[in-house]
Amino acid sequence: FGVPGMAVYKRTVDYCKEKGLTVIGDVKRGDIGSTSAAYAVGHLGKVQVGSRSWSGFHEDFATVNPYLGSDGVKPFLKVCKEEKKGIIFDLDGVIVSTDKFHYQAWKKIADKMGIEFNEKINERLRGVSRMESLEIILEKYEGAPLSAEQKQALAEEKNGYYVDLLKTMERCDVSEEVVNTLKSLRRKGYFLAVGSSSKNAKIILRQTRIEDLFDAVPDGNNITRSKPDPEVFLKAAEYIELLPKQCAVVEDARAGIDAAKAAGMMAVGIGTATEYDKCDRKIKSFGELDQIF
Ligand code: B16
Ligand code: MG
Repeated sequence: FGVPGMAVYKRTVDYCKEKGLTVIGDVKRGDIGSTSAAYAVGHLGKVQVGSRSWSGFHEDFATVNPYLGSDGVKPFLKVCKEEKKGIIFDLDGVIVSTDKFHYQAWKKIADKMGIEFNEKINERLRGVSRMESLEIILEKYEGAPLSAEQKQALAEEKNGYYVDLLKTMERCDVSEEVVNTLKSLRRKGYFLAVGSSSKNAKIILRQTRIEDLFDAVPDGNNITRSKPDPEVFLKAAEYIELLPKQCAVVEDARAGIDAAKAAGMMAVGIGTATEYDKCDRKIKSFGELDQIF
């Protein structure tokens, strides 16, 4: 999970489990990328995979000779490399509504320091990293200049409040509409990834028990530049082994839409991002993705 190549492998295993096929053996250590997919298929015994296109994955079957490098494996690799498509989801504001927790946690810090902070300023924090968020909040700070250590301490304190709030999250904090749409997109054969600026993304997915719906989860821990830089989305494409042009991004933040466009990906705006004219598509609700893709 999160390692290039493993997404393909994991998907293969998921598919076999779903179809009640037995998985024999495991992927060889060090086999990454397409090789691991082929190797995985080679270890799956009698397996059927799509021979023409990924969308044909369920209908158009070819029986695979279960050995690496056999002719049966080749169409599988071709499908993965050339015809697969990916959808990369922002987390906060798209999959879950953790924006309200960010607000509450920052508000505690701002109140303690006598800094004006409201919902309008909070809007500017969407998709922006923790330290950059702090800098935005400090624009209204009128006290003596803060050292780097003091800023770090404030960011850590805020994160403590935020993580405490995250611990209250459950599966029901992700709507049925989101879960059903993600499942439907997976069934259609799309690779799904999360592309979040948050260093807490994996905690959120674990807490809400939806981590299995994604093939890769690059987040704030895997990048050095946050949105609007395209780094996190390019990482997601790399992890699911697709070219940027094969990927679409679903985002609620302007910074995220800019990042998607800078990555060379289709940008689908939801929520506040729908007011932004750089979106390629705009959706009112998550379920509309099932019509677009
Ligand atoms: P953390 P996203 C972003 O998540 C939030 O929108 C943004 O408000 C937050 O500052 C950022 O994550 C960093 O979060 O403090 O948990 O590392 O929208 O990119 O999923
Ligand atoms: Mg967001």
